[in-house]
Amino acid sequence: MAISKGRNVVVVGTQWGDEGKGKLVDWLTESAQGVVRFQGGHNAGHTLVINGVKTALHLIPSGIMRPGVKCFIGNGVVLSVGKLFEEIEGLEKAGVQVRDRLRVSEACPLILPFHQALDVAREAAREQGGVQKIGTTGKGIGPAYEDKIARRALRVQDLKHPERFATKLRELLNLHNHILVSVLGSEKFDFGPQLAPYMKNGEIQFDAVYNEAMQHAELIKPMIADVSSELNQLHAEGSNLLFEGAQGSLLDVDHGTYPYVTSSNCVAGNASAGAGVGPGMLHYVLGITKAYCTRVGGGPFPTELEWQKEGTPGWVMSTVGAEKGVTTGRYRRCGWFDAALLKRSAQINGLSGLCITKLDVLDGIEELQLCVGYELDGERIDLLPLGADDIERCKPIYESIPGWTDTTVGVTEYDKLPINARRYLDRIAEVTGVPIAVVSTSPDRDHTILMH
Ligand code: 2SA
Ligand code: MG
Repeated sequence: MAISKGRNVVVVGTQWGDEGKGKLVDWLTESAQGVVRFQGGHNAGHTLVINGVKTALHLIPSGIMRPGVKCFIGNGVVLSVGKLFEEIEGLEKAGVQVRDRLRVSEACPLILPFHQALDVAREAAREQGGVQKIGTTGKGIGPAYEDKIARRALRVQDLKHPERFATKLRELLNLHNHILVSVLGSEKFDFGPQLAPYMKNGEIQFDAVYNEAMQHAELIKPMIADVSSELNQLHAEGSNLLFEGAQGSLLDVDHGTYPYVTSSNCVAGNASAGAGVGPGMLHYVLGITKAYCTRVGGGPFPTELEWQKEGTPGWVMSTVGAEKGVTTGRYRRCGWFDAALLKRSAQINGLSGLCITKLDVLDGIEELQLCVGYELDGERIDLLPLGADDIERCKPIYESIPGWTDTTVGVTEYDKLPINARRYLDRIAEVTGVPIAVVSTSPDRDHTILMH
C-alpha cells in the first residue's frame, strides 16, 4: 500500500458515517506529523479505544491522542467554540495536552446558539408539517453553513475585534430572530435547557451570545492561526499530513442521499478547499468502510434490515456492533454491505484503497448477503443513483456468501482470517474495483491487518 512516508493521506467515510475513521486516523498518525479536520463540526463523533480506554472526540482531530502530533481545524469546519473547550477540558483532565498542539483557522465560520435554535425549530416544523425529518444531530450545523454560503457568517477572526463582532452579530440576530419567531413560530417551542439561557419569547438575546463569545475569544486567541500557511509550511518541510474526514460520502451535500445529507462536502476533494492546500498535496485517499452498513437519521437505505428482532443479522449488527450514535446516542439503522453504494463512493472520492472495519461483528452469521446492484424501474443498475427520491425506489440485488464461525477479533494477519471471511473481503474488492489496504478486527489500535 502506498500509505507511507512522504505522502499525505485523506481518510474519508464511504457510507453514512461511523465507519471507524477515528481509529484509522489515530493508527495512521504513527507516521504523520499533522492531522487536519476539513469539514463538518461537532456533529461528528469519533470513538477511540487506546489501551482499553474509550475516548470520544467531536471536533478535535483524532491525532491528538498521539503526543507530539500537531492538530488543525481547517477553514471548512463550522466551529462551536464552547463545544471545542468542553472537549479540550475533557482531554486535559485525562492527561492529554491539547492547547499547545491545536491550531484553529481564523476563517472557520462560528456556530452560535441561534444556529442550534434554527436547526431544532426547522426539524420540528418539518415534523408538524407532515414532512420526514432530516434527522439532524441538532447541533446547528446546517444553519451555520447557510450563513457561510450567504456571506454573512461570523468567523473565528471576528472574535479578535469586539466592535466588528457586535455589529455583525446584531445584523445576524435581526434576521434569524425574525425567522425564528415569524416563520417558525419559536415562541411555541421548548428548546430545552441548553438554549434556555439565551432565549426569551422565542428570540435569541444579543447580550447572552455576545458576552459568552467574548469570553470564548480570550480562550481561543492563542490557538487562532493561518492554518493554510502552516500546512503548506509543514508540507514543504517534508512532514506527512493526514486529512480526517467526518460523516460519510453518502451524507455529502452534493453526492449523497439529498436532502437527507449533512450540509458540507464530505468527499476527499474537500480536504483541499476545507484546509487551504492544493489538490496536488493529497496523495492517497483511504476509504473507510464497515463490513456492513449503518445510518443514523432519516433518508433511504436500500439494504436496511430489521434490527430489533433478536437473533436476526440486523440485530447482531446492532448489538455486537454497538451501533449507537456517539454524539446524540441515537440507535443506528443497520443493513447488509452495499457494493453498489461503495462504487459510487469510490468514484466521487477517487479511492486509492479501502479499509474494512468491524469485520468481527459478522462472526457467526450463517449466511451473508452482498448487494451488488439494484432494480430500478424494471432495469438492473450496478451504481447507486443520485438523490433520495431515486434511491428510495431501488430494490437491492443480493449475492449470498457463506459466513464463518471462527472469531476474527484481534486477528492481525490476513492469512489467519477464516477462509470465508477472506472470500467475503475479496468479493467486496472485486465488485467495487478498489483494493483492500487495511482490515480492522476490533476497535483496538493494534488489531489491524495491513495488506500490502
Ligand atoms: P447534521 O446534524 O445537519 O449534520 O445532520 C444531517 C445528517 O447527517 C447525519 N450525520 C451523521 N451521521 C452519522 N454520524 C454522525 N456523527 C455522530 C456519530 C452522530 C450521532 O458519529 O455518531 O451521534 O448521532 C453524523 N453527523 C451528522 C445526521 O444523522 C443526518 O442524517
Ligand atoms: Mg461517528
